[in-house]
Amino acid sequence: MVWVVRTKIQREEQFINGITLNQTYFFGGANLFYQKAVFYLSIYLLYYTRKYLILRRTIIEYSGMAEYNFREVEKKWQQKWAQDGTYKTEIKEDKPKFYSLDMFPYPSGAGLHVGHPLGYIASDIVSRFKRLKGFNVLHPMGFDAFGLPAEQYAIQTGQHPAITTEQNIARYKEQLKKIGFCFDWDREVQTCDPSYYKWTQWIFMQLFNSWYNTSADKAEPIESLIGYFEKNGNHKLTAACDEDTPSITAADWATYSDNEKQEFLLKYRLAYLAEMTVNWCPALGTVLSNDEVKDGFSERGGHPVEKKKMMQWMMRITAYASRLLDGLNTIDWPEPLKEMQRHWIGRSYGAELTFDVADHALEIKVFTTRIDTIYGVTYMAIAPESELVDMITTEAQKEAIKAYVEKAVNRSERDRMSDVKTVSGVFTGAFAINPFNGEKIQIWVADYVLAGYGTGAVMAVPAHDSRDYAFAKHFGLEIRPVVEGGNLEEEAFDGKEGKIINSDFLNGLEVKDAIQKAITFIEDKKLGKGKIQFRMRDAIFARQRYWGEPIPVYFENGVPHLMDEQELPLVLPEVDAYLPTEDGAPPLGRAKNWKTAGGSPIEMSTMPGWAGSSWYFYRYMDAQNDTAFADRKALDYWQDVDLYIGGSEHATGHLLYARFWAKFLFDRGFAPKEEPFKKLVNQGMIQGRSNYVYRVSGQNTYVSHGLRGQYDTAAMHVDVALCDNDMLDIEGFKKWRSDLANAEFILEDGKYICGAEVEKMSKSKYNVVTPDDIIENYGADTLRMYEMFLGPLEQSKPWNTNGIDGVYKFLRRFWRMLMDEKGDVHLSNAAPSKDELRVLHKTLKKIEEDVERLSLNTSVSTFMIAVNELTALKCNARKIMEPLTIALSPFAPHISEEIWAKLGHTSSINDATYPAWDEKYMVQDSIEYPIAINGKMRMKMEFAADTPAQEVEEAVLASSELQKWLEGKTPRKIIVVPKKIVNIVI
Ligand code: ANZ
Repeated sequence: MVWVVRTKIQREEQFINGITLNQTYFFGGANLFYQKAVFYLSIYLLYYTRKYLILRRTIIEYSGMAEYNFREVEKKWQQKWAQDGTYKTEIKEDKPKFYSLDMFPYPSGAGLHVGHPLGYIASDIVSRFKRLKGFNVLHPMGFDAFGLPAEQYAIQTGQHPAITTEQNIARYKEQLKKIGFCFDWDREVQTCDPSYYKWTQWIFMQLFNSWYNTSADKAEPIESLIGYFEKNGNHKLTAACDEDTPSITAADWATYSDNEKQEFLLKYRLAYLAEMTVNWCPALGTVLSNDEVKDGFSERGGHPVEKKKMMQWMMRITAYASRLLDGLNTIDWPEPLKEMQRHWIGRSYGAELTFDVADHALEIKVFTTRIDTIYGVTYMAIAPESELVDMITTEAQKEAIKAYVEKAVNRSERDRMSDVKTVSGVFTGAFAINPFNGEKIQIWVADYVLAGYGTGAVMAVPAHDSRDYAFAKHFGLEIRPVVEGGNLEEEAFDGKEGKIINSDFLNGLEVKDAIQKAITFIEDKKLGKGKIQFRMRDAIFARQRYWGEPIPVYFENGVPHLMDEQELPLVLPEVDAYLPTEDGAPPLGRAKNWKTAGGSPIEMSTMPGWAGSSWYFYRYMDAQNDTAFADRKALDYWQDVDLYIGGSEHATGHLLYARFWAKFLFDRGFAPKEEPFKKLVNQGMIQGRSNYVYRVSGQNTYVSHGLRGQYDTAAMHVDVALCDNDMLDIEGFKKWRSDLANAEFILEDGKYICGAEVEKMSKSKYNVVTPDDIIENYGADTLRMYEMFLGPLEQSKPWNTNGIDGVYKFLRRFWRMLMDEKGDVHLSNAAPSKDELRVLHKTLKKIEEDVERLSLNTSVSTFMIAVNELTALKCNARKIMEPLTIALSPFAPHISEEIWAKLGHTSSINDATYPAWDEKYMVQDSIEYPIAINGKMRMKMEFAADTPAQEVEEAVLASSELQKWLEGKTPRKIIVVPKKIVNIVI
C-alpha cells in the first residue's frame, strides 16, 4: 500500500510537471482571440489544479500515508494476532507467572470514552513488558454485566436487559479491540452469563453452608457447628453470630424441630436471612448498601432513600473484620485506599457497660472506648431510633420527644455524623444509674448518637469528648474533669495521656492503666466486658430487582433451604415486566412457576451488583471450566493478581467484598491465597473539557463569552465537537438541534467564543471524546502513547489533544529512521558507535525502571529523547534500532510488530526478549561543554568526562577562541557546572 500511494504521488507529480510543460501547446492556434481566451482560462485552471494537487500531496504526506500507514498496519496486525492466537494464555510450569488485571467494566450504553482505557493501556504495557521479560502473563478482560442501568432501560422500553447488555458488550469489545490490547479473549467472562453465575450461586451456597469459628479464626463447614450443638449446645462456642443469639444446651438443640434448627443455624451462617433496617429507595424499588447512598440520596439517580425494616439476605462480613484490617498490612496498595478501608472497617478497642434505668426494670448498654472516664459521666444519650425511647420517656416529655425523633430519623447517618455545628437533643425525663458510683444521670435523646454503631447509646463525658462537650455547653449540663490537663473553659480535653482525677479507685493512674483496671472491675462485677467494636456492618446481599443472579434458595415452612447443586445454574426466568408485582413482590414474583419441582417457592430477590465482581479474577484463571469455578491446577499456578489497576471509587465496595470472598474461599480450601490482589494502583480520572454558550434569558439569542456580563444569561453546554479552540461553529450549532435552527448570536470581533471548563467526561455535558475518534485520526499506537504521555497514571487530568501531534510525529520519525522511501528497512549491519550504544543502553534501562514503577509518562518522553539523540547521531545501525523496537513494542505494539516483520523476523515481537542493558555502555567518555559569556552561548569545548572542574576552567581560559570573545577584557568570574556548562562573566 505504501508503494501504491507513492506511485500515485509520482503520477500526480508527473501530472503537475506536465501541466507546466504543456502550456506551450496553447501558443500555436489560428483564432487569436479565441486562443487568448482559452489560454488565460487554461492558465487559470492549471494554476488552481496545480495548487490543489500540491496541497493534496502535502496533506497526504503530512498524514503519514506516504510513509507509515497506521490504518492498514494496525488492522493487519490486529487480525493476525487474533488468527495466530498471539495472546492465548496457557499454564506454563517452566515460566514464572504474572497476572495483570483491570477492573472489568460495566458495559453502559454510552460506550467507552478516552478516560476508560487509561488504566487498561497501562496494564497492557506492563503485561507486554513482562512477557518480553520471560513471564507467562495472564491479561484477561470481561464484563460486569448485571446492573441497574440495563434494567432501568428495560423498564422504559420493555426490551430484555440481556439484549441491551449484549449490544453494549459488542460495542465495548469492538472499541477495545481497536486499541490493540493483548487480552486473551478466550478467557472473557460476562457475569450475566449462566455458565458464569452458576459459580456465583455455587459460592453463595458455600457461604450459606459455613460458619465462622473465631478461635480457629476461619470459616468452617456448617456440619462441624451442628456437631458442636449436638454435644454442647452453644456453650463456650466462639463463633460469629447474630447479637440476639440465645444460649442453648445440647438438650435444647435435641428438642428443636427441623425448622427450629434451621432458624437457629441462620444465626451463624455466613450467608443468612435476617430482619434488618435497610436503606430503601422507593424510586428504584430496591434496597441500597451504605456505600450506594450519599447524603440520604441514591448514588445512582439521586433518589431519596429511607430507612425500612425488611427480611434480607446478608453476608456476615463482620466475621472477617479483623482479618480484613490486618491483611492490609501485607499488600502493596496505595496508602489512602488502605486508609479508606481501615476507616470503613473501623476497629475500636473499648468496653461494653450496662447502666440501670432508674424506676424501670430496664437497662441501657453503652459502648465506650474511654471507660477510664466513667466518673466524668454527667448524662447519657440514646439514638432517636432506640426502642428505649418510648419505654422511658415521661409523660411531660412525650410531645417534645416525638417531634424531635420524627425529624431526626429522617436525617442520614452521614449528615448526623459530619454535622458537628448543630447541637440538638431532648431530655426524656428518665434517669440512669452510674454503676460505679450510683449517681443518677439524665437520659437524653440526641441525633449525634447513631443507632447502627455500638449499642446506640453513649455514656457522655463532656470534659473529654468534644461532641459531648458541645452538647453539655448547649444544654447547660455539668462538665466534670476526670483526666488532668487541657482547658475546659475552651474545649474538651480528649488527650489519651494524663493522670486520672476525681475518680475514686482510678485516681492517679495513667489513662491506659485506668482503662485496664476499669475493665477488670466491670468483668469481675458482671457489669460489662472489654469489647472490640467495628464500624463495619454485615453486608446486605439482595436486591428486589430483576437483572441479577437468582439466589438458589427455596422456602419450606418459611425457612430457607439451598437448592441442589445439580440444579445450578438457577437461570433467571422470563417475566412480563421488569417491575415489582402489584402486591410489592420483586419482579421475579411475576415469573411463571417460580417454584421447585416439589412446589416450594423460590427466593424472589436477586444478588447485588457486587456478587459477580467478587470472584471474577479466579474465573479468568480457568474461564471455560464447567465442573468447577476454576480447576485447582489453574488456581495453584496463577495464585493471585500481581497487578490490579482500577478506580479508587471501589475502595469500600468491590475491593472489600472481593477480599472477603477470597479469604472465605481460602479458609474453605477452595483458593490458594487469602489476599487476592498483591499490588493495586488507582489510575486517575481523565476529565473532559466542556464548552458553554450563553443564552440570553427568555430568547433564542446567544451571547459570546466576553460579552455575557452585559446580559442576563444562562450557561448551556454545547457539544465540544462544534468548537474549535473555543470558537463556535455557528452553522453547525444551528443544525445541532431543531430548536436552535433560528438562533441568533451576539458576536465579539465577528466570532462566537464559548466558555470552557474542566469537568467529568459525560454524555450529558457533551464533552465526550471517544477513543474511536482518536484512532481514526491518529491510530491506536498514538492513542496508547498519548494517554500515557498525558501525565502520571495516578493523577487526574483533563483530556486535551494539544500534544497528540508530538506523539504522532514521534512514531513517524521512528519509522523513518528504519525505513527508506519505499518502506523497506535501510539499516546498516556495521558495529554501532559508542555514542549510539550509550543512548540505547540508557534508554533500555530507563524504560525498564519506568515500567516497573508504572511511570509510563516518563517512558514516552524517554523514547522521544532517544530518537532525537539517535537522529543527531545519524544512527542507522540495526544493532541499535532493533532492540529499541522491542522496547517500544509494549507501548506501540502495531508499528513495532510491523517493523519487526520488516526486519525479517517470522515470529511475533511479543515472543522476543527484552534486551539486556549494561551500565558499561552508559558512561560518557567525553563531554562537550557549551561555554556561555554573559549568558550567551558562544563556543563549545570537548573534555574527557572525568576532567576535574579546575582543569576545565584552566583550559577554557587558555583557549585562543575564548580570547576572540573576550575582546581584551578579563573575565570577572568563571563557573564550571561539571558535565554541563561553563559560564563566564566579563
Ligand atoms: C465515653 C467517652 C468518653 C467516649 C470520652 C469518648 C471519649 P470510636 O472510637 O469511633 O469507636 N459512641 C459510642 N457509640 C456511639 C454511637 N452509637 N453514636 C455516636 N457515638 C457513639 O468511638 C467510640 C466512642 O464514641 C465511644 O466512647 C462513645 O463515646 C461514642 F472521653 O464513651 B465514648
